[in-house]
Amino acid sequence: PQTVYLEDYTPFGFIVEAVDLTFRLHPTATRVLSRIRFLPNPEASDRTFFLHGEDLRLIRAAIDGREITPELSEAGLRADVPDAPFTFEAEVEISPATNTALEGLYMSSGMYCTQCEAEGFRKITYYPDRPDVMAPFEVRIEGDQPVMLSNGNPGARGADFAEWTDPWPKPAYLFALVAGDLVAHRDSFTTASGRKVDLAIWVRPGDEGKCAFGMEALKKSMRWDEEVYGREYDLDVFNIVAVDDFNMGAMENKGLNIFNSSCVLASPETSTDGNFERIEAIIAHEYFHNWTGNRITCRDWFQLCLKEGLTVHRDSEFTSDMRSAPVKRISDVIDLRARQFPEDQGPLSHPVRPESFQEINNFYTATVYEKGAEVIGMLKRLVDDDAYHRALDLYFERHDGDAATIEDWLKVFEDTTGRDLSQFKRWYSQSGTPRLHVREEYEGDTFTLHFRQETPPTPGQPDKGPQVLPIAVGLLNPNGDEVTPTQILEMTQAEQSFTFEGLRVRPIPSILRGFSAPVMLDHAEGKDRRAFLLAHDSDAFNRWEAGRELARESLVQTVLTGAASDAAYLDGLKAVIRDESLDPAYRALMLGQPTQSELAGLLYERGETPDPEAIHDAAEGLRDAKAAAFAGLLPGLYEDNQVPGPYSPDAQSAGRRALANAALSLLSRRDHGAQAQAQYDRAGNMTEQLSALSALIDAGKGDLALGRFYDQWQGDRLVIDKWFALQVMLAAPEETAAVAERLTQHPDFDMTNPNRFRAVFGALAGNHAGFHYRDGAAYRLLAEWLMKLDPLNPQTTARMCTAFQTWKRYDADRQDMIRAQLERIAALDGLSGDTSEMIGRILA
Ligand code: HT7
Ligand code: ZN
Repeated sequence: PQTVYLEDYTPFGFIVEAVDLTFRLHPTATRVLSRIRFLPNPEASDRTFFLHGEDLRLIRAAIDGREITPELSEAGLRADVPDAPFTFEAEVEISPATNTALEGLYMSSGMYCTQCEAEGFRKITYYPDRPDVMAPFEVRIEGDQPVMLSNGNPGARGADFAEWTDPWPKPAYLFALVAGDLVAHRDSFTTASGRKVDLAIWVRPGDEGKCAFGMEALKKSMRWDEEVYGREYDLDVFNIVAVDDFNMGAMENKGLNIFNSSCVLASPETSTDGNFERIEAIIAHEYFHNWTGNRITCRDWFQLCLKEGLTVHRDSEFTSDMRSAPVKRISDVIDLRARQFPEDQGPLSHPVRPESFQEINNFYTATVYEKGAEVIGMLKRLVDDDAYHRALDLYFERHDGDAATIEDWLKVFEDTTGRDLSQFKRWYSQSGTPRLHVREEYEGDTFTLHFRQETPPTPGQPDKGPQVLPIAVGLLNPNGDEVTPTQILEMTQAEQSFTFEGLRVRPIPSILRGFSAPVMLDHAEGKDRRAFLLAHDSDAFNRWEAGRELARESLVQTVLTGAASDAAYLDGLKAVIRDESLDPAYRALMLGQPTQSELAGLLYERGETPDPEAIHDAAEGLRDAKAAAFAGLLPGLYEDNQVPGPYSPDAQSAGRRALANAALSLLSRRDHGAQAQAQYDRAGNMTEQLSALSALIDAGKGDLALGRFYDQWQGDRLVIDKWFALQVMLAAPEETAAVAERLTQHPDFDMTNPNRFRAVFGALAGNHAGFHYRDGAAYRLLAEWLMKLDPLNPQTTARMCTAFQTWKRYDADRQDMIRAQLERIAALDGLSGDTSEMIGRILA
């Protein structure tokens, strides 16, 4: 595979003025006829006429009506063309039914659908498949499918054809086609300027009852984007389609979003509160792409964070507005630490804007998405909300219709605020998570915070410069009152001090409020200080963080010295969870604890070799300690937070259920699952049913309920995914690999369905102590299945290889076992470019 470099960018030699496509659908022999109008591009010096194309059977090609015999290669087609405007025509044949890679045009449960981002359009026809080539598309679909959809607005429709026109110039990665036996859940939306838009969610017959929530989420998103960003929708229709076989969550194709059915279908009986919240966020995310991604797209794939970081930032703002802002912030930081920090600390570390890649599909990462969003959050904090929105207005005005770059993005901020963002730009080019060390000094009535930042070396980047860090700080006095409200300290140097004057008593600082920069904070505060902040911090994030720090330290001490769980932490936590003035969702988050994988990372960071079994025992010990320390409190917490009446997925009800279920999970440690069994028996919704089932499994009483659960839900693919995942996630360490292996023998296990594959193997990798169990059985099992999946679906295989990315944290035996499996995969005959790049980077 070839490496592509950011610095090598050159524009395409031609402008595409218009694209006309006709599809003659057939499962194994679909014909695609294209007519593309090209003009020489005055801004390009290279006029080589090369069109991408992979796995296509060329039937005929012509230029200006005259047949040609182009030069064909595995990557595409080259031809001699006039030095003037011309029309290129081609007819190709493709086979959707045998396309198991789920990229290009493929079939899922009898339905035709497409996935073109990033480079899938080249598997549909010959085309300059690069995001900076934007054109309006006319599409005609011929076939006998009852529903035939494409991008844009509908045109003529006959018994065996449908026509679609998309007037907005778009890159090929936003092309979409869907055809099949589908039913619609319909609604409409009237835009701020009074245009009526027809909305539809298309699903397989039988799923129409699971669309109402998604539709409400869509309408809320449309309204929110008008109100907060002034962005209106721009077509007559907006269609969403649910597809069972999909490599990722969803795709923002212009006017025709395609969703993994797990990210759009929802009902109280089959979906948990977490599912509802995620569906709302993903629908918003894909809708928001209409402006940040579609109307303004990326010049090249190195600029992926331009659309993804910004759109994640926007969907987080949306969720904060729709639900609780502190709860959303805490959840985002938990997720960042679980997925992005390990990436940045290991062999796969890369900048938010990478500078080279072999396979772009491997760069749809937590760094590009979530760290990319954090970078925008910092920018907003530095310039303030008002300037942020003025800069965004300028961005939309200046770049509508463009394929833009990070330079364009930062320039609108510079032009709006007069700031020089050249140092800030390091956030896009420098990989790794900065460590921020703090020391305090108090003299006279002056309090000083001395900061020092450093970013450890990462692959290809041995030396780092200081980053611009917005550090949100507030000061409390010893009785817990805030003496200095939150202010942003702007750190730009490697070492920098900030003073606060006129303080007659030594204040207690609350640093990095709201997690104002994505760094690891090293502040030797001591237990008492943390307990104080847990009791008093007026910043909800830092109050939670104080509890989290106490929990981390307690667990680390248990692992390293065998110490019992920290009583100060348990006391402080008890006061918080019994405080009824606090949001139940927030209290539920407080009751949680760091994941075992996070602890392994923390120990590694401190120069220790993490022992997964000791970490597992410490985590279980802390949960037992909570169950014992809160024994008198838990029954009340459980009862008081029951939500009567019909199920509603709103944030308040979900928060109460989260708290009740957190209590239930601890209660089951002492009552051997009695309360959980009662909840399971009367559960009226999936949130209650699944949390009861988890508690039962955890208490060693899950077998009967697992059988009943399967019998009840065996017709529902998405619920059965939960059944598969839960068993692996909650298996005892020594049994995890065997449980996963047994499930791969189950008749419902289908490796070609990414959701099902992830249910088993995502859960296997997520069960820290089970995955790293000392016999290495889980490493072998995962490697074996990745080798089976790679020839069918390289994208999903490559993504799942990330399970091994933290391998260098562990002891020599485990490292040897993992290396052997990585080398075994690398040696596979015909290994895909996607997987080979990932394994190569992990092993490097
Ligand atoms: N922009 C979309 C990314 C995506 C994707 C990328 C590679 C392969 C398959 C894919 N499906 C969707 C989704 C998003 O970020 O909104
Ligand atoms: Zn996105």
